[in-house]
Amino acid sequence: MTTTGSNAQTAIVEEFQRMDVDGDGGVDRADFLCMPAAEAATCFTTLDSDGDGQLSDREFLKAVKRFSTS
Ligand SMILES: [Ca+2]
Ligand SMILES: [Ca+2]
Repeated sequence: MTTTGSNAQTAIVEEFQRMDVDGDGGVDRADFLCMPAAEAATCFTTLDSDGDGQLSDREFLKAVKRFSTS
């Protein structure tokens, strides 16, 4: 089976779910408390591509793919 890609995607989604501390299905600024506030704000703004104040799993995936291919 050629599941390398989807395995990587599964790992990313699992990482996303770990970041969603309150488990509401999206990662918002409150879930970024594990990093310094200034760093979290920068990181969040970068990742939140549609600017709705919530990171979806798709935004997270897109961001990770962008970082991993550059
Ligand atoms: Ca959350
Ligand atoms: Ca968003």
